[in-house]
Amino acid sequence: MNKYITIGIILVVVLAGGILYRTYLLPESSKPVSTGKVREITITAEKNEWRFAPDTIEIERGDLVKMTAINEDDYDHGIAIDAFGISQRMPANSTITFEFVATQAGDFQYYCSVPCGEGETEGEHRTHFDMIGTITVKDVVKTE
Ligand SMILES: [Cu+2]
Repeated sequence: MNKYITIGIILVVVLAGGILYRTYLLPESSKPVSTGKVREITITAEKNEWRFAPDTIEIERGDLVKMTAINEDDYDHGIAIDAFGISQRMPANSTITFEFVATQAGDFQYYCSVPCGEGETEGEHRTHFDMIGTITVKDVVKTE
């Protein structure tokens, strides 16, 4: 058989398999959803506090999150949310914005991704590793 025909047949089979998988076999929980809702969320790294405020966030799967991250410190921080592929530097005394769609449900951590030191705040010793929060993504949307 002509090798181009063979390659053509393989291509068609692979493509058809992909379409069948997406249409019939993809688990409900993995299907893309959109709530059409936009969540504007602001997270602040408070001055010399080594904490993110707030440290808990609750949204719904499919929400578009428009995040504003404020760094009040004179040194850099970062914000990372591994579950959604987010890793952003938060330069000293500045505000950054970014957005993402919450594609999966569950509890996910966000944390400071730039080593930023440690110190005393209100008699409490806090460090870079205390800059951690939880984003809870609820699964409320039913996929078609
Ligand atoms: Cu840090």
